[in-house]
Amino acid sequence: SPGDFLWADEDLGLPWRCSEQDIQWFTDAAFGMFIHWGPVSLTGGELSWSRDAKRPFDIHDGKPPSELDWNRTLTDKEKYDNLYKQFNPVKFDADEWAALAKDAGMKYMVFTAKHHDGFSNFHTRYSDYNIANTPFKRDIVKELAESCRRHKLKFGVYYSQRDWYHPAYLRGDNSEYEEFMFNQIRELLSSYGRIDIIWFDSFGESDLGKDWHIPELISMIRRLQPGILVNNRLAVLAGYNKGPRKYWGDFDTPEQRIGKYQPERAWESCITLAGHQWSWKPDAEMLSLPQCIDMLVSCVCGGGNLLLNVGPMPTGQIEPRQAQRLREIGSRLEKYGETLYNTKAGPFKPGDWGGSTQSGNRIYLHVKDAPECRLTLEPLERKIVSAEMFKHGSARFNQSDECVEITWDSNNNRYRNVIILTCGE
Ligand code: FHN
Repeated sequence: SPGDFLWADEDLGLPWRCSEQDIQWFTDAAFGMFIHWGPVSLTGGELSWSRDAKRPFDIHDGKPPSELDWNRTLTDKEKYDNLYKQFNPVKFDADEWAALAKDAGMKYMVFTAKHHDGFSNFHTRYSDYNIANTPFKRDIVKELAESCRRHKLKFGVYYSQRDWYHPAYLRGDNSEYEEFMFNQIRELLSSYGRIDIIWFDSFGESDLGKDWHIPELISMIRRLQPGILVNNRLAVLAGYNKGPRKYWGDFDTPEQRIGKYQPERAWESCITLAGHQWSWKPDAEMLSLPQCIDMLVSCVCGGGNLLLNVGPMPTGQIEPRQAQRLREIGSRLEKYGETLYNTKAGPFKPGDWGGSTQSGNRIYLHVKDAPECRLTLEPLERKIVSAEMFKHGSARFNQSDECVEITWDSNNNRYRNVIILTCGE
């Protein structure tokens, strides 16, 4: 049964197991919603690499770190770890978030069950530092898992092995902290029905080389949730990162591959929609629609997915202008979705011109930059039988052993022009 027969990911030396069917929904999905949320949203700040992010939220006041008085003795109320006592997102509605993900054309959601701050957005028995002990009380993971199921979205939990609250982690007591981590992961994978992804996130010098029991953890994960996808950021924590940084699950820019779910089988890139920050940031600069489209199309042309992040407000709402951007993406996907969903990377090498996807006997050329309405691409083994512009307009092709030439009437789309090449059986 799953979890007993593990095979090694030769890159990282870790045992993974996914069947063809397990991974198919993911490679078809193309696009998912990432959500970073919790008491951190009260700070308008970021819980990224720096533990300084845990400094008192009220002395931030938008001041740059250089202007903060880091030595000031903090009142109890100011300490980050007490923020949860004020966390009461009364406008949170899981169905609203799930419906927005659907409107955006997203097929799955990954939610921060526990981020680096150690706060659990679910009713855990293993730490009082959790949502049950806030004024809000409700189990966010439970409500989102159920809502995603109602909306036919796959649901994943993000879990940070790094934990800036747990005393054992902070004092480097690896075995005590690991027991806590195993227990929480067991809770997450036993108490909320089907979980489709567990998305681990931490690595870094301070975590490397510890004797973590990763193969045992993956075995437990697979026994509890057969078919679940496990991303590759678990690997490095155990010091499995062999060789250069490229094994460290480098990440977070569309050009780099992250979250490799299986050797060369599936990957995704994650990026945040607003403010270059994962959690809520007021008045933040937001990615434009063309930027979002470009990232999504580049990922899918490369055979991966885009996991686009939103950081909801402390009220429990996703900021209306971010929601609007997501809906704009969704309306594009309503029209062009067939060229991205259920496809795999196309046969042509991506370039400044754009990239390609393919499905069955169709190759979709996502042309980003070809002002002369002409493309010359490398030769293709498959025999092309026709060329047409997606939805409207005609195109022509000339195929030789040296190259494939395509011309079309006119560029009639602000973002990308899609040309379909139909190949013989
Ligand atoms: O520090 C985190 C960050 O908050 C976010 O969760 C990203 C997602 O890939 N991972 C870490 C740094 O990038």
